[in-house]
Amino acid sequence: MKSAVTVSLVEEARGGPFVFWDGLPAAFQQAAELGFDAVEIFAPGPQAVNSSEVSQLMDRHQLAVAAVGTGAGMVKLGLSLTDPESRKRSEAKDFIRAMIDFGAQWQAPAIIGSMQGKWGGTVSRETALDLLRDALNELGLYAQERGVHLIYEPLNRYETNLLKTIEDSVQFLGTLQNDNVRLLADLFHMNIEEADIAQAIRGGGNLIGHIHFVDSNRQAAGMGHINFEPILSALNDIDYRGYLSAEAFPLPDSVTAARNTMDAFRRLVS
Ligand code: LER
Ligand code: MN
Repeated sequence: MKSAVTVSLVEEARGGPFVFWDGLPAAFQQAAELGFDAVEIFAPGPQAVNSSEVSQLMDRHQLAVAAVGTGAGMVKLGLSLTDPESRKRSEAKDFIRAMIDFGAQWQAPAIIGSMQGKWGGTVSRETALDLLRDALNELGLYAQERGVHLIYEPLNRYETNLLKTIEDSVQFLGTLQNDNVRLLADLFHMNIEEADIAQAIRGGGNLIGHIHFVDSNRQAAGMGHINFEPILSALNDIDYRGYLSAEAFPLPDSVTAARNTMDAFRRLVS
């Protein structure tokens, strides 16, 4: 298992659960100093970041890009894959395709979290799930052609009303036409929705493609009341080789949150 830490470049997301906020150079430098393997980038969009700057920072600090978030499509542009308007759904897919291209430059998968949207109003639950299925079929294939997985993130009930548990998400992935979509197990969301986080991870098995490594209060691992030992046992049991990526509030400050995460990572991952 490898360690990663998030950086947000999205001003509109201030107050959100990202560790670093002060630009890529500072985030890469601090991540490297603390011993992380990778950085996860939450960018305003594919055009907003200079790709050669990212490549240079990766080289200079010997870091990978763990994943790229697509949530700015929702936060900045109000786009979702289950919007009632087909024009908005197309724009959402265009945005995600561009983010898949952006991440694929460094073999980093794109994450679909808040871009999945919600059902309600004129969109029934069944229709929303059909729209999400069509989108994940299309975008999953697009990612596959670029040599990366597409990562789907179930969220807690306060952020989505679509798929909230790993079990429901596994079942949903089973209805897709391609097998290139993997699940993001965000321990904060799981702490709200799962009866047993470790068992849920075992149920996810080889479909678990990424972890948001964070505690119950969305602070760094170790700063809340999640019991991480059984979770790490479950990840070992499923032979998980991906990232434990810190998607946590910068509390009490970014560097301390990152350092606390790294302390937990070293304690838990042998
Ligand atoms: C949102 O709560 C979250 O967990 C992000 O990873 C999704 O974009
Ligand atoms: Mn997350």
